[in-house]
Amino acid sequence: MTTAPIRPTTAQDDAPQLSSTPTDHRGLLDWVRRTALLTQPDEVVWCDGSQAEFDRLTAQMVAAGTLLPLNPDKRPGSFLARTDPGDVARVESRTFIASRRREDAGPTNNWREPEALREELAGVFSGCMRGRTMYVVPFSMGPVGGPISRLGVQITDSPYVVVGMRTMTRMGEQALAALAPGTTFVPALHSVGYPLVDAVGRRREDVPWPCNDLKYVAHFPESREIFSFGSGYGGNALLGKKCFALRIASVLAREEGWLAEHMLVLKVTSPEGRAFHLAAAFPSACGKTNLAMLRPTLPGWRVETIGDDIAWMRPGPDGRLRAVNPEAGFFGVAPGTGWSTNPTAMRMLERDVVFTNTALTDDGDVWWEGMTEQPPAHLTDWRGRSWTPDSPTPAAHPNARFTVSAARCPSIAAELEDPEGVPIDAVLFGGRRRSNVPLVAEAGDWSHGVFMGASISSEQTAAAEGTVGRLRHDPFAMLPFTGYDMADYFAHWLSMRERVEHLPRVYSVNWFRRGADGRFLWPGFGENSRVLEWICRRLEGSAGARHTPVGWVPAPGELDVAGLEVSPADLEELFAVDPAAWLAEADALQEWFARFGSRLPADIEGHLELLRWRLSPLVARPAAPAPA
Ligand code: O2Y
Ligand code: MN
Repeated sequence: MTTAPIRPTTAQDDAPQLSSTPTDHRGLLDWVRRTALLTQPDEVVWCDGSQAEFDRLTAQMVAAGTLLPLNPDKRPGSFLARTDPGDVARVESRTFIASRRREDAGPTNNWREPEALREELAGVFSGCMRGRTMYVVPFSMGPVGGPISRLGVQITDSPYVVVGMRTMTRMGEQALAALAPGTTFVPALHSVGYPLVDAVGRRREDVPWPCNDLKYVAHFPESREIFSFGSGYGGNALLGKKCFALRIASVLAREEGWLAEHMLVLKVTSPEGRAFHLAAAFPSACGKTNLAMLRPTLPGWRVETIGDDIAWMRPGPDGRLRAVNPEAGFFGVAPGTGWSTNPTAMRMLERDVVFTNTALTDDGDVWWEGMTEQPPAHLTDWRGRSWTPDSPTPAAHPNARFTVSAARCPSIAAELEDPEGVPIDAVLFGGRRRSNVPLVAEAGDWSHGVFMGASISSEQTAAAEGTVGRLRHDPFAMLPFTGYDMADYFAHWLSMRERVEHLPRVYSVNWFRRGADGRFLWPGFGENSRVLEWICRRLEGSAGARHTPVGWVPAPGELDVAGLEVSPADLEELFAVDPAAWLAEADALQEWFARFGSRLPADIEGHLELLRWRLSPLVARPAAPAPA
């Protein structure tokens, strides 16, 4: 298929030449034509996802100063992008759910009335692509044509986004071919919001990172539409990711009886050759990428990566929950990734990567905090300024990113391409907790597991998120990503009991527990394979557990700690349940759940009560006063 420019679309009633388009899909053609009339680009280009197209776009971005080619001897095929300093992260305050009824968006989303928001968007999108090229980007989330996969089309005026979508999704010719006339797709309209020509025809120069102070990331769950304006960055702009694969897909999943989740997916193989598939949800800054690419320290165990961020899970014909990673690449946080913390990721990043907001070394390579123990003596920081270790600010932006194809990951599993997905044996819920939450605990049953997911909270690590160390409730790590009422989402999870014959077991994990002296009690990273081993042994029925008020934890001697420097006292502390602290936790949870009012499922309230019931007798009572 060729890239077919359609021009011109600048005049009000100039429709694109439909005859030169590479599809017969009337709905798609109509949407593209209407969008071109609204946004008024200079030309329309249908993307085919080819290498030639990638080469053309990257060369164009290098010429425009958007991309800097890295030293080919150090980082072949790789580029560095520096964003506008005001466009460095997802913008939750400008992320909207426009459902007809406010209560359907729930108390944790920014709701907007759909018609009013549509009017507002028509205003900002009107003429927003003047002087630019409008790219039509057909893509598939999940292997093209798979039973769990879905199609989308993004329209964007950002070549950086086209290149990102090529890495993160199955983008181009094949996806377009799958869009047979009448096939449904999710339309996703994106603009950086920086037209080069104004309404009276005056032209301005482009900038390396065009964006707009006014931002919208808007979702219309009922009509399955996405609109994003003003940002070229990550989840705001690569609309297949958080917008489609989580916010819109969560709504589809609820209606159709499946799950769209903020979860990594792993294949774990035991020394005996038995394979287990695990899905795991973690709020940000809990080492999700490290777990997705874990190198087991336990001899004979193998861990392969299927996904690092999102899982779509659907009841399969075999009565099991089958998962695909809908993405085709990784958009990961660079700072903190190093040879000691994630050697697999470091190998993955050796070539063919687009880095965003990392620092640049003097010999044309990238660097970020945590890559090496000692920083280089001199760098150019993410804003393009000279930097030395004495500089007061970090060299890389704390949210600096890499975008890389999953095929580059040394631990990638062949199952990434299996359209039927993998059968999920266990679901893990994690958080960053210095106290209370044990290293690992197994839920008593499915509804207890759903309660565990609903109860996730994590300590904040970045000042930008609020007060460092403060607990943030993030049920299922889905708080910013559920496209409907979170209490209804809990109910949907509970309803999977009726839909899946062989449900996965559920576990909570916490690698971050600390002792009274502030030390981490568990070494983490590759040693987390010991926890995975216990989980897999539980699944095959060969590992023992003891009951606690918060779930089943490894029975003494059942967690393999051979060769580890974890003292018996630390091991006990890793699984200690302090009844008074947990009762306080139950109170905090109850207060947090109260926002959902009567929509909170009775099973969730019931598990909260059961928790209190189990804890109360364990609280040390003050000694009775001595008789006079
Ligand atoms: O999407 C972004 O712009 C940054 S946040 C992000 C990126 C990749 C994977 N997950 C996340 C997240 O916030 O969960
Ligand atoms: Mn994520």
